[in-house]
Amino acid sequence: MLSFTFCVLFALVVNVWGLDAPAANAQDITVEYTVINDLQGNKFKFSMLVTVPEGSVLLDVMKKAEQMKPEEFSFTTEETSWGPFVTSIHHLSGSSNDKTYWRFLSGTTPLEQGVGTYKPRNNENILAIFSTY
Ligand code: B12
Repeated sequence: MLSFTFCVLFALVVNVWGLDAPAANAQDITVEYTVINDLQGNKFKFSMLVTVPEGSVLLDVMKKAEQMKPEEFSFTTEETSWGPFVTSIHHLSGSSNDKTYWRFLSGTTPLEQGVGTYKPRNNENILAIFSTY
């Protein structure tokens, strides 16, 4: 009986404090994130839906994708005065000799901000395409 009372009390406290639903406070957004290399060596294309809290930057989406599928979405960055510059995705690095880099787009529109500042919207389609300049 004592343990029953304890359970009821515990459930009540958890419900009142909202401890059972930590995600309910924050509004989540879902972004489709795709990485494509049609340019060099082994071609690849990987896509996944990533859910992050609203207000997250693209770097957070990339980190979550990497966490969930590291063999597909691993990436590296280099810190610059503009913030993090994405140097490689799926072990494929841009190169100043070959004039290649990872270019970021929303649908067909190139991003005008880096991954450390750009905040994707809900249902946005973000692509990283290995490109030349
Ligand atoms: C040339 C250039 C590039 C070249 C750099 C390579 C090269 N060797 O030329 C390439 C084509 C790779 C490039 C890519 C991008 N760029 Co750029 N780029 C420039 C530009 C025109 C000149 C930079 C430069 O040479 N400065 C002179 C040198 C001496 O200074 P530096 O600090 O050492 O320069 C380095 C950094 O600027 C870095 N870099 C270049 N672009 C970007 C973008 C970001 C987000 C970061 C973190 C670093 C970075 O590469 C330079 C060479 O190593 C600037 C505009 C400007 N006037 O500054 C835009 C600019 C810096 N780029 C910009 C953007 C948005 C991008 C991209 C995100 C575009 C995209 N849609 O993918 C990508 C980066 C993606 C990634 N992989 O993370 C924006 C950044 C704005 C912001 N508020 O974040 C700028 C300001 C242009 C603009 N007004 O839109 N870029």
